[in-house]
Amino acid sequence: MNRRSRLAILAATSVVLAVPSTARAAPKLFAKVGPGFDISLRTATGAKVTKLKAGTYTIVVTDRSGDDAHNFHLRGPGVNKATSVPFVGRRVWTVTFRRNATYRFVCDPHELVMHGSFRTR
Ligand SMILES: [Cu+2]
Repeated sequence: MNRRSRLAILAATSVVLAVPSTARAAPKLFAKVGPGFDISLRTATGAKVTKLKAGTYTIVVTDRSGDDAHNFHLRGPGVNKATSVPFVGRRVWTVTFRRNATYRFVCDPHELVMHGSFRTR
C-alpha cells in the first residue's frame, strides 16, 4: 500500500469516527395548556418536570385553550418560545436547556395563576 492510499483510508476512517455511534433522539417532554386554567410540563411517563438534566429536548406542546385565551410560554437561559394566545393545536419545539438554570413556563395572560418551573443540572 502506498502512502497516498494509506492517507485516503485514514481520511475515510476519520469521517466514520466523527459520527457518534450512540446517536439518540432527543428525549420528549409534553407541555399542555387548557382546557380550563391548567398548565403543565410532564415527562413521557406523566411525571411533572421539576428537575432536568441539561441538554436538548423535543417538547410537544398541546394548546387546547381556545376561548379561554391561554398560551404556553417557556423561557429561561437560551430559551424563549411561546404559542400565541389565539392558537389552538400542537407544536413541536426543539430546545436546549443549559446547566444549573431555572426555566419557567407560564400562560402570559394569567401568569399569576398559571405557571410552573424546573431546575436543570
Ligand atoms: Cu391563561
